[in-house]
Amino acid sequence: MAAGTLITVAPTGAELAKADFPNLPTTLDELVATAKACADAGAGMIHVHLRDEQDRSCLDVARLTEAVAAIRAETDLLVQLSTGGGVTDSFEARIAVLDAAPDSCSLTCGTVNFGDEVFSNPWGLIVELYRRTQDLGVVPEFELFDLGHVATLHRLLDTYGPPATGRIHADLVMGVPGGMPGTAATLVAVAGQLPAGATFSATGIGRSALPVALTALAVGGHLRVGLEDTVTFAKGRPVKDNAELVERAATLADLAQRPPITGAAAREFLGLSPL
Ligand code: KMH
Ligand code: ZN
Repeated sequence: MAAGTLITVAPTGAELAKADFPNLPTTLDELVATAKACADAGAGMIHVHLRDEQDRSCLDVARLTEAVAAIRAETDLLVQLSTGGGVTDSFEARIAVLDAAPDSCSLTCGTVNFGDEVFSNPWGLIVELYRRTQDLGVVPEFELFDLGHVATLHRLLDTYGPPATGRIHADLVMGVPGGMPGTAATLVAVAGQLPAGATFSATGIGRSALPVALTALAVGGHLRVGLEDTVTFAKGRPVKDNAELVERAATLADLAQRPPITGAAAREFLGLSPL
């Protein structure tokens, strides 16, 4: 069991509208301010989605490169870029995200119904993304929305070998309508199927946020929180901002006697060399 807890903040996502959630960080300035506040609150990594001027998912490589540099300049957070984007983003654009040279990227291990939409991740896309992470030395975080995605992760590693850093780190994304439920029993079952030596974070969408976080900590897992996944802090009480979700996660991690780790410690944890 890891001594500390990696807290990843997913502050924006691709689905919520700024008009509905004014506290969503969608400009570069807002993103950097959020990154700083979340690093101060205990985050070690940030999972980044950008938006364009029309508030749509933006995978423009120049803008992603600028965001990576801006976050690195102001914080020690590991920068993880989403290769998932939004459900309508092209595979080509999602693969090109790696040209922005992040520390880490999300890499979803299978297609899943995503509310009324389909989040498409065929085997060929998974392989292409994975091989590029191996070539570039980027840490892939394997996003698992369902038990079948764990089987695909095994197939990927068996076929193409370990990540460049040698560490296998997954993120259980639970409670998406169409994916695995965000329950303690499901988390324990899925965590038990991960490859030998793998570490994992977990996030529960909506009201599954707390049961998933508490169960993840209980079995040695790490945490992802943020407005991408959770907009309600407690019944009838909207989330104020991303930092308060990180603060709550840090409190839980402290209670579990596995305090939050810094970005520098997160680099070591995921097998990256120090900056
Ligand atoms: N926006 C979802 C369709 C990821 O970042 O890799 C996909 C997603 C996963 O958010
Ligand atoms: Zn995402």
